[in-house]
Amino acid sequence: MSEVLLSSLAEPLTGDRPDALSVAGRHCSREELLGAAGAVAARIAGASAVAVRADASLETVAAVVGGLLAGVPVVPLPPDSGPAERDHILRDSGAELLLEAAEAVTAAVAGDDLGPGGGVAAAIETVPVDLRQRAAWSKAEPSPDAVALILYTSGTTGAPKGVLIPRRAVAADLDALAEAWGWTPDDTLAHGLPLFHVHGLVLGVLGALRVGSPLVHTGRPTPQAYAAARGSLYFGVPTVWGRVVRDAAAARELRGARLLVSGSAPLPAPVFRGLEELTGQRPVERYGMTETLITLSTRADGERRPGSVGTPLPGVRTRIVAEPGAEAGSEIGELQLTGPTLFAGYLGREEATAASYTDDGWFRTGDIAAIDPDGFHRIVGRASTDLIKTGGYRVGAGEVENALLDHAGVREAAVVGVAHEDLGQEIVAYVVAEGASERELIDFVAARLSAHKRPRRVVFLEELPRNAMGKPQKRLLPPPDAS
Ligand code: MCA
Ligand code: AMP
Repeated sequence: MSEVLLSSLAEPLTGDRPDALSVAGRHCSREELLGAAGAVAARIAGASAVAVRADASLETVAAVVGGLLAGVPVVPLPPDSGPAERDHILRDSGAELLLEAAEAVTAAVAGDDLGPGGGVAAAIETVPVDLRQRAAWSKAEPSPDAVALILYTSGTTGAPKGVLIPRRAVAADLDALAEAWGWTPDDTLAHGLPLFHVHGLVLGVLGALRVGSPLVHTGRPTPQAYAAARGSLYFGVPTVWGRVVRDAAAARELRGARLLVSGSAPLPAPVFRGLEELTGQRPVERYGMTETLITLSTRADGERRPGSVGTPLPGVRTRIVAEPGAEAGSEIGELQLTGPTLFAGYLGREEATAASYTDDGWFRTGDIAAIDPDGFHRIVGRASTDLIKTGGYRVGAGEVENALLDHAGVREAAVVGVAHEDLGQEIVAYVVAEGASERELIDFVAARLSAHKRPRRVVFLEELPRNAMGKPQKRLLPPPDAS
């Protein structure tokens, strides 16, 4: 194990293959990727941070690796983020350049597309990433403490915060996961997760590069695409695994895989059992956060239990802190962590960073957990109902409420996550509004933020339920089907 991130990430491998990296149907060898990434590094060297329009493409991979080579922090931008979200991320991160596939830049210049590089609200220079460009890069590895990635993630209120992820944390996490999952260059990793979050990008791309296993990114995480990918190691969020189980023919195609891994949200026990029945194997479940990377997992060579996220990865320590007033000896409470995979703070938000740690230096996950006598951890809930997990995406109720309130017809808004069989939770907005239809409000949020942050349902109320102090009371909202 090495805390140096690029030692294996960017070295040519013996046995390189022309299709070592395959993304959404296009492929390249590792050597070709590193050549393109070297050209990116030469172009951006010295920048304080660069944003990358993180669509599912080889160009996104080359841009991210180029940033890591050059030691420039990379800020992945969701490709469908609307102006409000996109401007916030670009301004808040201080990104000097926006990297995107050469084709996207040409389309935007021609006015065909108003994607992140087109219809620019926050002025930023756009740099095309062209896989045909090649350059060798041989500058020294930056310090392990340097920031590798700035990932934007939602809090309960306000706009998303930039999570500073040090190179050291990425290296430590990937090595620990490789050990827990028996992940080697002989594996082929397959998944179709978005490339702007930890799951798809850090584990799903940097993991494959660091371990040296070929990667098949399926573009979208559909059951059919997973069945066709012929991977040995598969990553998915519970929504994806639930859809796989509902497509028995696709699920049976995964019988030859070595390991199926689930994370980002709780894996329902029926989905766990469905996978076991249809694929012949029990999935590994692991737990993490953008701020901590992955910290708990069951193991390839150990027991895998429905509802359990296993034991701490090497170097990670956990404790459960019961709510004040809980019964003495209560085994359920907030999960707190320390270890080598933790973030270096929220960009420009010292108070929020300080508030996320206890006085004695443990990170407060905000998740409620229990530890079984044999050390296996179970995540049983979240402390705040204002953080919603939908399809594995973390969405802050406050950000969606603010977007709704920007609509001229909306006077009040309260957003909640409602249990949903496919998505885990679905976003439901309760509004006091005039002259706006449900569809209009859904599209309004999808266009300002990202499509996955849109409410799936809107409930119109005469007024929001409030307490005697006039504060809206989300727990008094009627069930969405009742109104
Ligand atoms: C529909 N669409 C719309 C609208 N309605 N677009 C704009 N406006 C509308 N009103 C479009 C979308 O753009 C999209 O197009 C298509 O409809 C479907 O989008 P969506 O509704 O998002 O799809 P879904 O089927 O609900 O998505 C399910 C999913 C997705 C594929 C499972 O939720 C997903 O990719 N989840 C992964 C999240 C993840 O990776 N989380 C990791 C966070 P088009 O199809 O063209 O795009 S990291 C983390 O949690 C920690 C570290 C950890 O532990 O891993
Ligand atoms: P994010 O910051 O998007 O990475 O979301 C992190 C949150 O996802 C955690 O705080 C948990 O609430 C949730 N999460 C991730 N993995 C799991 C899991 N295996 N089981 C339950 N919740 C999970």
